[in-house]
Amino acid sequence: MSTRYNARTVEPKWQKIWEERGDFLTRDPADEGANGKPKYYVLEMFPYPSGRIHMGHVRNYTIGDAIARFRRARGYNVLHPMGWDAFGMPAENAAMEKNVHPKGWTYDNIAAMRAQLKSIGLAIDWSREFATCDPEYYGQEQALFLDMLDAGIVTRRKSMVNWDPVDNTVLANEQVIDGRGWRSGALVERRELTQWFLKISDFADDLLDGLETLTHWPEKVRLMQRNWIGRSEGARVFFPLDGVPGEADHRLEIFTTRPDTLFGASFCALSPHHPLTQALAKDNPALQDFIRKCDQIGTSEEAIETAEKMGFDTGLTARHPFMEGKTLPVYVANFVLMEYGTGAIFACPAHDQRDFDFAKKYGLPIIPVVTPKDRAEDPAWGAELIAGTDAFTGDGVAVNSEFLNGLDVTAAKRAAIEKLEALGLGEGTVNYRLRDWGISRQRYWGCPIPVIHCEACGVVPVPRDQLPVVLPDDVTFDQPGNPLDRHPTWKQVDCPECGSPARRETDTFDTFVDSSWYFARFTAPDAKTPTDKETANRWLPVDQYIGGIEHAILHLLYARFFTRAMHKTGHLSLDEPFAGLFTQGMVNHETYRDEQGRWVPPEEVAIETVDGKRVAKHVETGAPIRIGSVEKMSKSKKNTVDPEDIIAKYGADTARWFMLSDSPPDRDVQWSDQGAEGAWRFTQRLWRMVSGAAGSIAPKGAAMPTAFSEEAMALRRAAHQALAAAADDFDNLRFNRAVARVYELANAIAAFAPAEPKKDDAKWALREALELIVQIVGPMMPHLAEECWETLGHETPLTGTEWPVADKALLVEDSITIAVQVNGKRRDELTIARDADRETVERAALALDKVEKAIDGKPVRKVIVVPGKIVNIVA
Ligand code: ANZ
Ligand code: ZN
Repeated sequence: MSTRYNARTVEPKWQKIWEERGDFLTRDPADEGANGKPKYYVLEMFPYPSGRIHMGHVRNYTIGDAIARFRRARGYNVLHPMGWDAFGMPAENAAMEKNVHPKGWTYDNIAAMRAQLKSIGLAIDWSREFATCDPEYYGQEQALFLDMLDAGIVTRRKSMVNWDPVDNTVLANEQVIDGRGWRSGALVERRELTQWFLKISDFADDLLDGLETLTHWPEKVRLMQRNWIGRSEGARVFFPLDGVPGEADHRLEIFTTRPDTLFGASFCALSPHHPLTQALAKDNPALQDFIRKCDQIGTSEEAIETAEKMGFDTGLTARHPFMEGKTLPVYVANFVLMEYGTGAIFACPAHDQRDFDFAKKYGLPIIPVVTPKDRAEDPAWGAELIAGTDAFTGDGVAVNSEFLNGLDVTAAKRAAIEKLEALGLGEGTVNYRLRDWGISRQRYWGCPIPVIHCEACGVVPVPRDQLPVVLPDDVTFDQPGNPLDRHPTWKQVDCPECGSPARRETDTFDTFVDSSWYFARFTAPDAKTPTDKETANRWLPVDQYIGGIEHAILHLLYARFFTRAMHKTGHLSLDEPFAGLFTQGMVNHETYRDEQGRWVPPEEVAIETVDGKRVAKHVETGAPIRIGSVEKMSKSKKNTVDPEDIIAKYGADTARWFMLSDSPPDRDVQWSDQGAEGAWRFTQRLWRMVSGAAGSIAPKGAAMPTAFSEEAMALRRAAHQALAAAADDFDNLRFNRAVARVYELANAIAAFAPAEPKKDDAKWALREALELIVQIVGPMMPHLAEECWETLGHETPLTGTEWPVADKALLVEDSITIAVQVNGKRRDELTIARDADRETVERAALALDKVEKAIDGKPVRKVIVVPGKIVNIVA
């Protein structure tokens, strides 16, 4: 018998067996073959097919796989699919840089990554695989869009975009760096384009309320979503304006969250893109110049927030709604966004930092109208605020505010709104930060938006029997701009309504659309409609969704919105797609640099310990290397390791084991050679333990001896305790703890085994412990576990074996089992420590399911405990 475990031959062997057995092909829960098992849908965020998997993928998919395998063994009907988030810019960039076609590039990458993922041994139903760039998928996405169009969830309107004047393209906010296009380096302009929007803001309140039901989501993700939706209660206020050309009674509408500070107003400000600004700019070149300067900041909120405050005095004046005869200057200011509220504000410098900075810069009055509670009587306070650098934004008491004086902020807001409403100069309102979702992209490698523009009929949906609108293959990437738009014939179509020549829409969807419903498609990937509603309803929600925290906001919010929109359009019957969410930590690695400060990849670094200190050298040149901090693996710092190399060297199980063992899965893990070596050594140890024990264990299926020696009993207890604890750990995704239990049990077995058991009870206990350790390891190192299981004489692989049940009597040290009665009738029994006190016994007895059922909500009048014998509950 070979004593060395060879992952290189064993891993492909079991992958082949699983595939031939069809172990991971999932049955519809309604199928007879599913045997009425409860469903469990586990999903990892699907990958972008960049061409190679990285260690982050290994971690993500290993976590999901351990869950999937554990749940299968526990008797669930598990859905665990895989697909590809395959549209997007990188494919077009590759086309421009390497002269390859985005389609070929993408499908080649998918093939390479599929092979890599398969080598990890994932329990995935590959028969459900799809890529979002498959016409069968995106055609259904087009159908969904048309249904949403019919349902009024889609709109088309003008909006501001970042425009790169050199590349002739729209840029996402992230592609604008210091006001310049990320590729061309050209100064970015703001332009108005007509774009398609999904009306996610109609769902703002519902998306907010839904967060309360997501009790199996990390609190931090729910908070991030809450902030993104950004519900603000406040008021709309009308300021009558004087001086607007040609308009005697223009009223400026502003949004404020602080109507309590109205008496501290010192000016009003308009966004550079406010219609009034635009009107004033028509014959004002200085204002036009100013607007242009503002536009160079780009459209991101962050850029605008951090830019220096700039203003332009329009010469108009606003009349204060409460203060007779008081007027305020009206500025155009770069920090006022057109996309928020009404695109105009009143400014109260004393209590808003942006207004404060602006007032200082332009010499405008600062009028304190709220004082901290403990300084309400202090005459020096206001002067201090004016002389200082910070606005006061905390809670306090209203001062200098006529009818509001003495009220706290909340009460003053309410009183101010009442007054505004009475005067007809405003009203209380709720505002959301959440904007409608602009989904038009002027790109080739995306899902074509299925509409046609006709001069006579306007926007006409592509008839459903003409879906999918397929991307043309013959496109060129030799010029900037949208290849679809310059294709010679693709956009020329006849209008489906009047038949006259019309133009096909050449924009494609934001790729976030593709990833907003793929989890639903996996439930019926071949359906001729977007979903098979009944099947989708049987599988959804996803029970456990796993992915990176970087998707905490947009992807998850869009998917939650899409699910609601699909509910509304009759494709699903639920609102929340992901019942459980888990965000795993990053994979980190030490960083290395040579003496010139250049990053050096780990495989070129040799580390030795000299006088207790770690010293690094270049493997080839021997040049000294500086060991730097531990950071997220990234190409720029070259601190990555390639999963393919790791799998070739140690096997997939070692990589999986290390990923799960090192730290709690929601924290970062530090990949290191020593750690990987350690994991590898354990695979060898477990294998030696099992393969070497063949002669000293009971035959498979041997009857349980009637009595056990004390040592054998101790081993049995250790094994069953490890089993019960590990199952609990798997349930709660605490894989690192399950790993620790395995190590403990391995030590217990090692301590027992050298005795070379001769007696039947010892042999029996050893087999039992080995079988249990193999089964616990199964979800984490499935190949090794199968090989061990086979070696232990089993003909059915672990994939066809149920999770073992821990013997309760063995879970407590020196335990006893006592009967539990309710009103004199035996309902259950209780296994508990022999020396448990009366109170513990009572509590444990009352917590039994069957007892609870028998009590049926009636008040418990008395509990009689006869120590070591019986518990009787009177209810
Ligand atoms: C007057 C005021 C006084 C304000 C004060 C704050 C403090 P949140 O909480 O994010 O909703 N604001 C309104 N519309 C804006 C826009 N389009 N661009 C930039 N700022 C805008 O913020 C609401 C506050 O942000 C509003 O309340 C308004 O300033 C400003 F002591 O009104 B406030
Ligand atoms: Zn027409």
